[in-house]
Amino acid sequence: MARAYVGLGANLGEREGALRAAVAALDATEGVEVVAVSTLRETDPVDYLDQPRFLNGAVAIDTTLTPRELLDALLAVERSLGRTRDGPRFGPRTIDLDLLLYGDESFDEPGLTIPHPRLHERAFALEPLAELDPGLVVPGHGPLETLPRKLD
Ligand code: PH2
Ligand code: MG
Ligand code: MG
Repeated sequence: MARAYVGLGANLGEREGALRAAVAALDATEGVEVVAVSTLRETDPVDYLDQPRFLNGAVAIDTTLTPRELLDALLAVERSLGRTRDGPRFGPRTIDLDLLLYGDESFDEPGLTIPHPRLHERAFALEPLAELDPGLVVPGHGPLETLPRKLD
């Protein structure tokens, strides 16, 4: 059993409804139990600036799935909620589930990088993680408390 953390994001459509539906779908997934859900917060877009504000949060899960199986499960939940991938990279989306951390492990395989490659610089993901567990360590980048985890 591994404790993993998943980032939640949406900036199109009914954002909160999509994030709540994603959490429910995750919890209903075989081998995944949602153990905590952070508060959701409005955030300014990063990387691709000309798009609506996001609603972001994070969930802690206990899982018997491997990282690859968990990634596939996240993509399946995104698809079940109507996520399409036709827009620009980092652009607007109705639902985004990102595998942020999987225990204290690191992986770098095609399509699967853990910790998430931009986690350590993204306050919109670090802040909800800190709310779930302020003692977390991001492998390769150190304790959460040393990273930019405060939104303005
Ligand atoms: N996701 C992105 C790109 N930019 N900005 C915010 N504030 N929140 C996000 O979830 C986000 C973003 C690509 O996944
Ligand atoms: Mg993302
Ligand atoms: Mg994503």
